[in-house]
Amino acid sequence: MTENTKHQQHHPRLGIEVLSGCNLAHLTDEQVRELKESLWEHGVVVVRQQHLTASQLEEFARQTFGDLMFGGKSFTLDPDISPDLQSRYVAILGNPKGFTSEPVGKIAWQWHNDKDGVPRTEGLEMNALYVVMLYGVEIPPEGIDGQPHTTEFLDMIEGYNNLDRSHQQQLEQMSMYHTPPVFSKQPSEVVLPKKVHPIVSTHRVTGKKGLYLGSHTAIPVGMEDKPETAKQFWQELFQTACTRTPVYSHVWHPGDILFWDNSQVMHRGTPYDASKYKRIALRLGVVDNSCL
Ligand SMILES: O=C(O)CCC(=O)C(=O)O
Repeated sequence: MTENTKHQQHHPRLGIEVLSGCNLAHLTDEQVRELKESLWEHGVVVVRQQHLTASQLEEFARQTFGDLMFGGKSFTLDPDISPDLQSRYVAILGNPKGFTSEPVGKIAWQWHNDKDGVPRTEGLEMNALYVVMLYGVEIPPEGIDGQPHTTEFLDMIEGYNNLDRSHQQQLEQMSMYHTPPVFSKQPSEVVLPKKVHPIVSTHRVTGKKGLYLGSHTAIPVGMEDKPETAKQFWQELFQTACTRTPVYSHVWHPGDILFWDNSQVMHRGTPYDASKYKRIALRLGVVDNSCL
């Protein structure tokens, strides 16, 4: 992250609170519509003060967005974790079994886009509306820096709008191959990933243009044999977006359910001291079926 990036705990577009006072397990059709419209409009929304089990979260996701969830191929209950926190498609982020000296969630600390991490063969078209929800059940009182514990978001629509017109036009001609960082290899061994997506991507619902940068392992089409050039291209573009576009830092409160639309934001987790504090966050990703 560059030094001159601004961080904001309040952002004009990202992170608005919706459905105040509602229980997500019992939404009316009108409330579901409001939630989705707000999410497409704002990119990141939060519903506060929820008390759901993992199964209720999964059921809510299925009812609201559809069946296309990822993970959960083989599921067995972990006897050391409350059954209320476990469900087939729900991942637990944090240290639910207690304090540990191991860093927790390190892979999420780099900026990324979750579409890169879902299977290639399960019906996910690159421009699909892939929504991730993260439910903060137990939240550390501070991050490693002594500031409130946060998850950070970069608005890629604003990121696109903040580029010079000539730069926008150049990028509109380009696409990149995407692969999740966790599977990446050393440059000499790079195996070309199969997902290709235009760098300037048009949102399925709003029609707004935004940058789609995936993760730092993305390779522009045409630079397949030049991994160093590809890396430099990504870093310079990301840096430009970052220096011109403020980062929204969502400050967590227990009971928050945060929703993000991977078609319009990048994000990253932030470290906390897992030897001192517990974090339990339930994560679920689902493709909205209304726009498939
Ligand atoms: O745990 C967090 O705050 C972020 C998680 C994340 O990056 C992800 O689930 O993709």
